[in-house]
Amino acid sequence: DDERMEWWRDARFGMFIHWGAYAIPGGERNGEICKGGAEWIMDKLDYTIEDYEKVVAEFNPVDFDADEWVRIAKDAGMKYIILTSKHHDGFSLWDSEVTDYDIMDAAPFKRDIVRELAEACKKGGIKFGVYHSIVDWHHPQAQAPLYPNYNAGQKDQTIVNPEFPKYYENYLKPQVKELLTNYDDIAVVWFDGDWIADYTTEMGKELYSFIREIQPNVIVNNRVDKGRMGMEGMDREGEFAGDFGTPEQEIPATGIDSDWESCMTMNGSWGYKPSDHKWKSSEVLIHNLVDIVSKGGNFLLNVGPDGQGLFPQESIDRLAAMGKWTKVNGES
Ligand code: FUL
Repeated sequence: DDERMEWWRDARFGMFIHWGAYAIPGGERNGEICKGGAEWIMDKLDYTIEDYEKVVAEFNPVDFDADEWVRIAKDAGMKYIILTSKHHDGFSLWDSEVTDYDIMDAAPFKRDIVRELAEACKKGGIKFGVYHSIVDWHHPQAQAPLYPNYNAGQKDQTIVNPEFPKYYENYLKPQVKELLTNYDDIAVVWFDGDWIADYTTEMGKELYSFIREIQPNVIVNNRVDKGRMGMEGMDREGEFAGDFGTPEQEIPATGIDSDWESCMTMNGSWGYKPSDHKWKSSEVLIHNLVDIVSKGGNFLLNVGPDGQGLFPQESIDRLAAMGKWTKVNGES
């Protein structure tokens, strides 16, 4: 197992990319700005499923250039990229065989984003992985029928869809299998949404074994299990919690004797949100990197590209400043 984890432990610094149709409204609808992460806009600003499908039908990010994204990540000193293959809104960024709600069939773009980025990473010599949401507001056997009152389980965590096991078996698992077999070298699967009452530890365990059987070397985060809140699962010796902990928007106070990765935004949103001007300075971001690495963790720093496929200039500037620093101080 040490061998499997080796590249990841050495990597230290990676790029998180939250991208999907939510990049078009960018956290704003009819003059109203949603609170928190703009990738939650469907839920936060009460889109109906049909309304949101119209946003998806406009997703045509013609400026998307995977090689350029990889160049920016590498110049910053990053060793891997994790892209949202599907967020809670349920829209898939690759050519999925089990749904038409994907980049090929539901949007005009018709380019397989997962494939382009996977290939660009391979060419650039860095690792590639996917963030994949267990929660799905669009799927009838997942949260769609309960939507929007259900609010993905945040408002009432006891409501379940009795059909969920079918979604799990016939949709979630096949999608993960597609990702692991259609693209070589998916190095990490980063789950999210395990908090919904429908999802069980048993499902998580099974999903984990399923993945490792398909791709023995894949690394899976702790949110494949339940109980990912804060630092949960990072120090549960002998207990199942995937391969690494995922503190979100925080850095542990001390080092912990297990694998972990702090994920963090540069402003306050994962998805593109131009109204959010609270950008962390490059100094703070470099300080965070040093703090995390000195405690034995990895830093997964987020970028939310816009609806055209471009990184916000503020993100580009910060990554360039971090690159200057890592070039002098960071290389091992
Ligand atoms: C959270 C999600 O709800 C956010 O939208 C984001 O993806 C973050 C990394 O995980 O739980």
